[in-house]
Amino acid sequence: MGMLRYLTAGESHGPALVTVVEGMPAGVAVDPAAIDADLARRQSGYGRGGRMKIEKDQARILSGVRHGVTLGSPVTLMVENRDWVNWTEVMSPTPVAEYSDVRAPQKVRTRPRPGHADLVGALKYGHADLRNVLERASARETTMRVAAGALAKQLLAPLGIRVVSHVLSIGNVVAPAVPLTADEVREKAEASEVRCADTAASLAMIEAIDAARRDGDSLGGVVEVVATGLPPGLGSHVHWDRKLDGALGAALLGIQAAKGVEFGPAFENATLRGSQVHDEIGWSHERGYYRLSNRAGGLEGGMTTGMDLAVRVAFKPIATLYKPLRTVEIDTHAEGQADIERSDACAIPAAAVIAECVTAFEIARFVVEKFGGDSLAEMLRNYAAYAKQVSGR
Ligand code: EPS
Repeated sequence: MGMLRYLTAGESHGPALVTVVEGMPAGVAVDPAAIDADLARRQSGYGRGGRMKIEKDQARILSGVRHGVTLGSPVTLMVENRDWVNWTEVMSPTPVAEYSDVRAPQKVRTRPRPGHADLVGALKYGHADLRNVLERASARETTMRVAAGALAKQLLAPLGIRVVSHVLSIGNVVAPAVPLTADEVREKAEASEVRCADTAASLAMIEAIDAARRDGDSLGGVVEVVATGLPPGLGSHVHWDRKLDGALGAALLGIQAAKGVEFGPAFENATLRGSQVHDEIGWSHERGYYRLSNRAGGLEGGMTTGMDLAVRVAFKPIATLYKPLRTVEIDTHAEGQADIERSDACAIPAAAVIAECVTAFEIARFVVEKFGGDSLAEMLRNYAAYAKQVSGR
């Protein structure tokens, strides 16, 4: 198959979350601290709720790595839920005859939140307690997508490929469009509590989050991921399901609350003329072929052009509102207000890190597909031969 792939498993208040990453070449140096650093980045950010004070996510490596280097076998990563100790009866894998925890029965959920998986998930899977849906629909699961993506970054690093992210907007606060290098994005976003590279916009975003929280409301936003150091030709024009933009779109839209994806300024491009949109082509001895601009977001024909890849993801506001919307009780059909679960007012800063890691994994998948090799050394040889082929043109 020659593919890199991963699964995630785990409920939000279960004992642990896991991912199995299959198809990693042997010989990749794994730095567990770098994985934990991305997990910590995902947990930070202004607007999170009480849960993030409980958790301190750290990945334990259960397989596929020996003495700090991948073996080529499946890599299993596990993050334990600290909150589990408070949920052992409610989330017990074995039947519980009678709850000793007096709060436990209150954890049954029957009033679905508009905008959440609650209702359709319960109808589809035949659940009477919405908890059976929300435990898995929860964005807690993104912990493992970040862990898998952080591992994928360690495969991309030897090829010189880097992936960074930042927040473009939260609610109606939009950061001014200033062209930034990937290093500037990383540095400025990392210094901002909302992962926005613009200081004034960051402050306005924090105010907007405070105002929404005061009103029992929530906010969405738009994040951008930028990947640098890409060779031309990841992905393919020959078949729809081999296009990198298609794969990235599917992976990014698989993130909880993600509702829209664009490459470069795609929706603005749609309003302009072709002459204003398409990136003109240049060539030099040092760079080979390059584009004079990058409105395509680094992709043409479903393939990387060699320019930076830029993809934006729009997230809807979180569905849990402390001032709940109208709903209908699933067992009685009585009209009422949606259930309130402990929640975040805004998770857009975390969403940037998640989108970054999801993008890194997809790029790594296409790198493995293109350059193959059972070991990193073999992959790097294939990569060098391809780079020589391309630079000779
Ligand atoms: C979430 C609800 C909150 C968030 C959670 C996602 O959790 P809880 O119900 O335990 O308070 O904090 O996010 C995380 C735990 C996380 O790690 O990101 C939800 O319902 O989606």
